[in-house]
Amino acid sequence: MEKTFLMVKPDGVQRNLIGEIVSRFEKKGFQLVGAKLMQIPTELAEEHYGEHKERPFFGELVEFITSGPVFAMVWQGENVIATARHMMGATNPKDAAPGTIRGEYGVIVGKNIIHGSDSSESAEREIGLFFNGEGLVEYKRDVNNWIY
Ligand code: DAT
Ligand code: MG
Repeated sequence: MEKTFLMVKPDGVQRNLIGEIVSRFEKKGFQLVGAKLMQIPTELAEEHYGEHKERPFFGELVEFITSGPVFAMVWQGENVIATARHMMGATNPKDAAPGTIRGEYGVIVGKNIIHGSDSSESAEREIGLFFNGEGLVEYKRDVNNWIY
């Protein structure tokens, strides 16, 4: 089953949105298979956002993502990577549709509440970076019979 890496960013943690965000993915029907509250070390932040190294906002981005604890998660389900991106909304909250996480809770692009992998390659890479094969739980969920 497809897996994705989702993370409540420091602004979402500080604004007490962990529960709201977890609840949305739970209610959708996706299955939580890993989660931890953690402080991201600078080296991990730079690696995670490596694709943006040359962008002018890279320094700010690393500073922001390391500015407080994040809630890192792995979610599982059919098409979870693309569907989670839809549920998050556009990168810039000003363009994010109402009803999406960024559309409901964010205002500026630099504080957009949540991260989500954008492809199967980035999901695999990011799950590896943050969970390193540890802390993921495989378990049977009877409610799956009512979702699939
Ligand atoms: P996403 O998080 O939707 O995958 P991204 O990978 O293009 O977006 O960028 C990573 C993060 O960098 C994004 O969540 C917020 C920040 N960011 C993107 N564009 C920015 C910009 N023009 N100015 C400041 N921060 C930006
Ligand atoms: Mg991205």
